[in-house]
Amino acid sequence: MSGDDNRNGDDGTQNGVVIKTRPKTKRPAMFKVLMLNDDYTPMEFVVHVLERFFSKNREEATRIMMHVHQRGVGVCGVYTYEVAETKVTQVMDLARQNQHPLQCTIEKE
Ligand code: TYC
Repeated sequence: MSGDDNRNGDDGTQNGVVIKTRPKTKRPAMFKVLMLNDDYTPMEFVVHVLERFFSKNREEATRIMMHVHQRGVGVCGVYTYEVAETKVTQVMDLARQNQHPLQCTIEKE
């Protein structure tokens, strides 16, 4: 309902003044997916995860992986809650299947 206008006052009376009503849409809350460093997960596995689940190319995936390796934590991407939650589950499932301790969390933007 964007761009609606009417000629009514708040009380419904008509006064001939055109009032632009605000669209009632809200941007969704966004959530960062954070990757945590550990001493055991192979660098190549982390790069693979970033390519597969976060649609990064090899260069960007390598940059993020090295950032996490050196700084302890890094942002993989920013998504709506359900998408972020799904990505965390996918990462943790693949890490567990491969017996890597890789950890991933969500943080509200
Ligand atoms: N620190 C790991 C190593 O030296 C690599 C690594 C990078 C692990 C990023 C997790 O999120 C991570 N093999």
